[in-house]
Amino acid sequence: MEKSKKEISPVKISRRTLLGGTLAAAILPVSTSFAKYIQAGIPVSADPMVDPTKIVGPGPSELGSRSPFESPLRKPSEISSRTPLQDLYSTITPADLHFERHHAGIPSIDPHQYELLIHGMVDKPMKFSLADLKRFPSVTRTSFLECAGNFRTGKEEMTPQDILGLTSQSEWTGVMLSTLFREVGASAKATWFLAEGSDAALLTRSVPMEKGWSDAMIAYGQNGESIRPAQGYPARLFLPGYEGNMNVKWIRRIEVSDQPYMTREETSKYTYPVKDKVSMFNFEMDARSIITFPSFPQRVERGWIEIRGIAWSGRGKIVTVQVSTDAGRSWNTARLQEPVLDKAHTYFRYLWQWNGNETEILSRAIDDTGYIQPSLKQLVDARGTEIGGYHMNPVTAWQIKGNGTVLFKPA
Ligand SMILES: Nc1nc2c(c(=O)[nH]1)N[C@H]1C(S)=C(S)[C@@H](COP(=O)(O)O)O[C@H]1N2
Ligand SMILES: [Mo]
Repeated sequence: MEKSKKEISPVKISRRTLLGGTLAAAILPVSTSFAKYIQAGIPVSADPMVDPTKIVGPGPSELGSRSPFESPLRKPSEISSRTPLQDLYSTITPADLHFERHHAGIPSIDPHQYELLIHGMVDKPMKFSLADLKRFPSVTRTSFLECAGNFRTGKEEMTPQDILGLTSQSEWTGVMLSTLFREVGASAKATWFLAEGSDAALLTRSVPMEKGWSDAMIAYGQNGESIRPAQGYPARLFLPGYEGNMNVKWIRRIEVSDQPYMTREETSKYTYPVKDKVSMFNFEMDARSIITFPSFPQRVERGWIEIRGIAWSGRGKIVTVQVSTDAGRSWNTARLQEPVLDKAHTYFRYLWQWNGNETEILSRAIDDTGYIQPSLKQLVDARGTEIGGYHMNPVTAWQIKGNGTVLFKPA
């Protein structure tokens, strides 16, 4: 066995290590892994120190679990938790890692008691049970969700999760709101509708009818299963590309109207100054991107590095992602993972040969409206404000140090 290892391995392993001269060191990782499986509650059928090809492992189980060697975790605060973007290889966020933002916690809702009322400027006001909603023709679409306040900066030791973890992507299933509008006979004169949640925050937002008639959904499915309680179980409003706050969870009421309702969430919150005016009703999330590999606290080695990340736009499709490996002096076109979907996280990759010199790597998203992700300076100049607030989508950079350390470049 030692012999064959020697033949295939390009890494020089000392004879002493192979012969077990450091027996303790050789055993330690194995016994640690054994403990990890037990801790994780995964049945272990035999001593894992034995060659795994010589024993039959545990059989199938009711509910799967991650390898105990993988531990992606959300970072919760009292009001939100953030997706570990750096731990994901593609664009679907596992439902248990979807970011959360709750204004008054997660309500417990009995799906058998659940009702959605649609009233106001409609021919016949109606209440829909969850079963009613599920009887309508259903649709499935993959789209991101992003909190309007998604951007943190301030220090070098920040991960993609710390900086931009308030965005996630799911495959959402539900009924088109237009289907329900036709069912209740929503007035052609209506211009706005109010969406109300059934949590203790009674979160309410006004949404243009235009969005309701186009791609708005009442979603009850997430990545193929029922939507998670944290995401709005049993049903939420899903407005592709619109700021997270408008995607009302645990939705219980829609009132059709011909004017906006001026709720707290659209007047005192989710508004921001632009020059000397206050900007309200900022629905769409602007195009942005972030490199998720390499990122803090990873380290890189000289040679080929596949720079990876995600780009998205609330206004349409990502057309181009540009990557700079020389601190923004020149830009290269990254490869986009197909299919590129509308209003969806899009994975990008760019192959780079690092020569070991200190530099900065950046990414910049361009969407099909021609919009180019701005620099922080452009953004701050256009707003006439400081960093912070809502809808801040600047190009972000990672510093690559000579020793391979990767650090965020705080704004
Ligand atoms: N009813 C209700 N809907 C809500 C919220 C809430 O607190 N209550 N939070 C909003 C905010 S600010 C965001 S960013 C998104 C977060 O959705 P998620 O928790 O599924 O990621 O839901 C929105 N919808
Ligand atoms: Mo949010």
